[in-house]
Amino acid sequence: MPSKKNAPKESQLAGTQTPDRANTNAKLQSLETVRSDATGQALRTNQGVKIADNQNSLKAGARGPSLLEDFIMREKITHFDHERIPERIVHARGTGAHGYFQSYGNHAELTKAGFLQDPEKITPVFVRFSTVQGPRGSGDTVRDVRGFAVKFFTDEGNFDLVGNNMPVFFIQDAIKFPDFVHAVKPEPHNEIPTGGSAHDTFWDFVSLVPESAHMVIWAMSDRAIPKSLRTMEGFGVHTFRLINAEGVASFVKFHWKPRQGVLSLLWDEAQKLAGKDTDHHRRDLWEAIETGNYPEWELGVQIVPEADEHKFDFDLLDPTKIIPEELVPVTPLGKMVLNRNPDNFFAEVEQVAFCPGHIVPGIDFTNDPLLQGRLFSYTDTQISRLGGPNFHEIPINRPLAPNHNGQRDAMHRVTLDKGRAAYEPNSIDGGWPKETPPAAQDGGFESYQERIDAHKIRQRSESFGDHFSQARLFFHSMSPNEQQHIVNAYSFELGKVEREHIRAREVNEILANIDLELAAKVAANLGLPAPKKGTVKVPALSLKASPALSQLNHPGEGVKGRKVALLVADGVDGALADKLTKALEAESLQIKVLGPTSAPVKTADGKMLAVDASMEGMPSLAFDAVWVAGGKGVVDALKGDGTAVHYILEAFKHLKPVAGDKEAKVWFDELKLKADEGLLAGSDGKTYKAFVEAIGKHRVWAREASVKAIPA
Ligand code: HDE
Repeated sequence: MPSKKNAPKESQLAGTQTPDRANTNAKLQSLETVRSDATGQALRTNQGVKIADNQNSLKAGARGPSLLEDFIMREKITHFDHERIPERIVHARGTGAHGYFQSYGNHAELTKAGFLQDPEKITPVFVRFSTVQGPRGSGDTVRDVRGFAVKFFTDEGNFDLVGNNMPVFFIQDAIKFPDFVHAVKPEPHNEIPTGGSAHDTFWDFVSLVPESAHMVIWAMSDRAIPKSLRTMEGFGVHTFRLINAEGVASFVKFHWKPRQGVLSLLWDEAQKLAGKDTDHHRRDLWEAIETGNYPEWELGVQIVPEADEHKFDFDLLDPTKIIPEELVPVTPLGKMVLNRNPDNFFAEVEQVAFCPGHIVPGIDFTNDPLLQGRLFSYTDTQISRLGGPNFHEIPINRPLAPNHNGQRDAMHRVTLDKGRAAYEPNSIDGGWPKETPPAAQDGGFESYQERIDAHKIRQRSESFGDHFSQARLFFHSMSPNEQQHIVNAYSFELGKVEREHIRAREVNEILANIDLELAAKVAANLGLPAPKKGTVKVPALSLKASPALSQLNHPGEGVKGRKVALLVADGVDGALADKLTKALEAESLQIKVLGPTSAPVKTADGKMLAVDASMEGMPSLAFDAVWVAGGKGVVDALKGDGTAVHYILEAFKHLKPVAGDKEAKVWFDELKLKADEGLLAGSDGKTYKAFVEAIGKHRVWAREASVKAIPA
């Protein structure tokens, strides 16, 4: 009954080739050459000398001074002294997983990229998810943008799609990135806050830079507090180009759509989790993969033919704009499945190095000035983070495609290049390695031949000038609950801003231009006068709302991998608990059995039932739903336990399905929980079905307006 937490690891399943597992084999084999397994091995120095005593340093007498001669201690401490590398400047906190990508079909009409042409082809991927603001050790659930970076190890070289979980960005030009990052990072005098944007420098900057308005409203929405890394949408943000074998290019925006749904935490949950389970997101992803609930995303593109470049009321090159899906739907290209956890966090997650400039034939950039700057930044930053120019040789970064060239030597060079000619052309090594001319398939990379006839100037295109209409579209596309969350988020964040003039500027010069009602509500919460009108004329869009933007329209495909807390105590009816568990596991729900303590509980028929954790150890915050087990005495025991009472109230307050076998009904009544579709009691198939359906809807949204009074 306790979860399948000891499910075999991928490495233990070697040889059992299911389609899902075959995928990572190419990358696995490439990592095999460097994977180290110490099982059965003697402890040795780095030079291979066996160590007889790892407890005592070499001294002149048992109470005497240590000797410099002790090469074993020197080697060990020297290594230790250098075993940290600089964390990423942004996106320092992250976690990753291996998996694969598989195309749904042959997309040759769109691109000549090989990995998008053959539905039989399995392309290994490595994904790293991250927060942006906080350092490596910061909380997972803070309000922040999430990085969504995917490295495809294609036969034609590595393709990195380095995106975020929001489709736009704060700034339009790369030259502003250091300013933006300095503003959002902790304040320079006291390094507060860790992991969040609720402070003066962030709001000072964004209230002075209206181009950030659209991204800031996304960051104030539920998208910035994802429930899980598995329930995030991903976006390439910039417009890219796909190019087919005839050289015909299309503009595209990349999208990752999670089959698990686009789901978020509530703000109260996010804040509490940041303390109760700092690792909430990485733990969730890890456990989902270990228990075989492999998360899956669909990769799709919005396609705009070159001829339609100027057909929109925004500029395709402006990274603060989306193409509403109602105008250009997302065409599905293939799926990505994450099915293997890393063996070594440092070697894989920390050392992976992404770069938007890593592309393959059939894919190309556009002139988006944010993208152009990124092409420089990523390789540059790795030189100090990973200690030199050879980071492409680190196993996790190595392409599966061969990579011969004349680049030799330098720090951390591992490859032993044979041959005498490290230059091209040469006649000494038979002319190898040689160029490959571009071709329809398997050719050398050729940039798209865009015609450019222009003056060299420092200027922002006028077509980048509207900063508010899409922020308004976003706000107007939200459900009432989502809109209220946005009001609350602005009020919370600006409430933490010490300087009144910054709060007022955000309300009057940004929010008032997005929506006067939004501005008025936030102003009221801050004790400021409501603005009467905006400060700029905002163009009216023909599209008044984009339903695709509301998370309520992305509930996910079923409940696979969602989590249920099963509360037990002495006297639990073991057979009923077993029946429920089987019914829920048949729906691929993950169940954790929680008791008053971590000790096993006694069932009604005298057996011992193991629990996964105590209720205190696994708060309701980490679950999608709660079930109170049946059996004589269970409810009585839980009723008298403050942690259990809190468990139920908190889950209810967080709009989760709360249910139990029939005895639970009395308790729910005593707690004055108002009846709704997510409050259930019964031990029959009908109740189970209703429970699973309620989990499928993720939250009981209708409950939100009435739960404010619950203390939790
Ligand atoms: Fe990044 N960004 N970024 N960024 N970014 C980095 O590269 C940068 C931007 C994104 O899991 C850094 O290896 C500039 C947009 C992700 O390892 C750095 C600009 C988007 C990750 C860098 C941007 C992103 C990074 C820090 C403005 C979404 C984490 C460490 C021109 C499309 C990748 C590193 C991982 C990381 C620079 C803007 C996504 C400093 C200059 C827009 C997901 O190079």
